[in-house]
Amino acid sequence: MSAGAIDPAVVDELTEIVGQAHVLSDPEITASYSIDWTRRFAGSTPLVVRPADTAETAAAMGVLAAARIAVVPQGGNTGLVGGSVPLAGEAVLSMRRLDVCEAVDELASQVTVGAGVTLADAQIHAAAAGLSVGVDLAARESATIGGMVATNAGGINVLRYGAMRAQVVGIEAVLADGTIVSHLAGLEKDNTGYDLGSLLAGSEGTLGVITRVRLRLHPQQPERATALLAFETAQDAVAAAAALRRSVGSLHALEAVFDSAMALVSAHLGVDPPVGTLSSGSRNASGAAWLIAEAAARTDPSDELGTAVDEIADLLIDAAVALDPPARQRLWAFRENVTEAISAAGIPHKLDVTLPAARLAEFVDGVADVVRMADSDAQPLLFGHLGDGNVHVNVLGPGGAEPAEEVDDAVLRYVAELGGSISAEHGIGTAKLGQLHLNRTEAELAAFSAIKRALDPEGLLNPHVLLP
Ligand code: FAD
Ligand code: 2HG
Ligand code: ZN
Repeated sequence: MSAGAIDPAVVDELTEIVGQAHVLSDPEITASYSIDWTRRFAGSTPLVVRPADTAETAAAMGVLAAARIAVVPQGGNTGLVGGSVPLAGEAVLSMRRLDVCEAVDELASQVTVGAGVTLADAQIHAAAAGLSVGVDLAARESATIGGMVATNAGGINVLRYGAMRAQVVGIEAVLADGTIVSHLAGLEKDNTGYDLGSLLAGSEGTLGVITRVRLRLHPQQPERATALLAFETAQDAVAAAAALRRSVGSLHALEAVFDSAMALVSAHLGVDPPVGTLSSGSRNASGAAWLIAEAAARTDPSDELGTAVDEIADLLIDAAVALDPPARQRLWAFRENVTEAISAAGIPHKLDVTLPAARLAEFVDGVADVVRMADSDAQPLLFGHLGDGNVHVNVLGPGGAEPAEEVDDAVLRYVAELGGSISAEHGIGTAKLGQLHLNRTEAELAAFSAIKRALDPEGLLNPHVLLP
């Protein structure tokens, strides 16, 4: 749909609600709202509407619904499954101006924030009250709390605090017809019917537009010890991860980088990992493996981590332990920069999957063959949140081009055969629509559709996302 295709009366009504500066239709300006972070998903939009608060969001949705204009809600546009951009000419409802952090409720250890608050700003705000947000991820400077709830984002601390859904103790949202639903008291025990916060978490903008979120906060864990552990095989890394989960009570993160991804990120950083040996130039997805294990507590957890690392000595090639922030950051760089390094190398297909613990090593060793059966030139790069059984399989074609489409289906079928999930934390978006049936029965999909029809009968909210 071009800007001209929208009734000027609708544009006038929207302008009246949010102000002229916040109804955008110049293609040069709307272009950045129409392409995603990976550059794989790009569309166009006739209109970007930027409300400032819940009332403006509700009024704007009312106008768009009356005109039957489909809408893509957008936060920081860091989503990785093509769900945040208008691929079929939808209007974009940008939530970034809802950026108010309300006062931290120190008695309840909770805070209410606008959907457009970035994770980094929420973290700073919570820290000023001596508390912390339970989810952390590398896109923290841009990802918004609304987008993170909408995708049920995971990140590096899920093994300690759960994913985004577990942080939500209250929600406010605008439904497709402009109705506001608000339940923000944040009572820890509140069995008064359906939990709309849980329903909206992971709904990917298809059921409602999240405007405010009440988050559960956690005690700060200022003392940290971080270990980079090198292994000869994925099997050893998986066995070590299981042992660390059992023995380290203060375990805060347990991440993995496998061979070819480590080769790419260390070349990108211009630094070799301090432990372990890179199979330089190798196209192995697995083979050598590295874990980053971080313990965090109010008192120094280095003895606890050190003892646990000693106990897995027979699995390890070598270990580097860091305590002070710059040294810890140097170890984290090998994990945090993998996505950036891949993006600098090309446009990957991103397959974000979870495996049952018992099949994890088999998957890491087997997936490269599955990829190459589908595209003999493709390069798999594996890393992820091993403590959660979550592997990020990124696949690049020759010269950084996209690999063959068949790769996605082959890998996701392999995951489903092994009893895993085809989306661990990024969601279904438009990227995995064709494979949702691998994890969900017809009866479940029918229930999903019934929920969608009940809340969005005209199918206006992100109509091409999540539901096949
Ligand atoms: P967007 O990308 O704008 O939108 C994502 C989805 O949510 C879309 O479907 C959109 O329609 C919907 N949406 C956005 N805002 C709202 C709203 N207010 N109401 C209703 N629906 C809305 N993800 C992880 O889970 N774990 C990670 O470790 C992780 N690391 C990342 C690292 C990098 C470098 C990058 C680029 C991305 C990473 N991601 C990760 C993916 C991404 O950051 C998350 O999916 C994040 O939750 C998206 O937030 P956003 O505000 O950018 O949402
Ligand atoms: C991460 O864990 C993110 O770094 C991004 O979820 C994963 O780039 C990816 O595939
Ligand atoms: Zn991740």
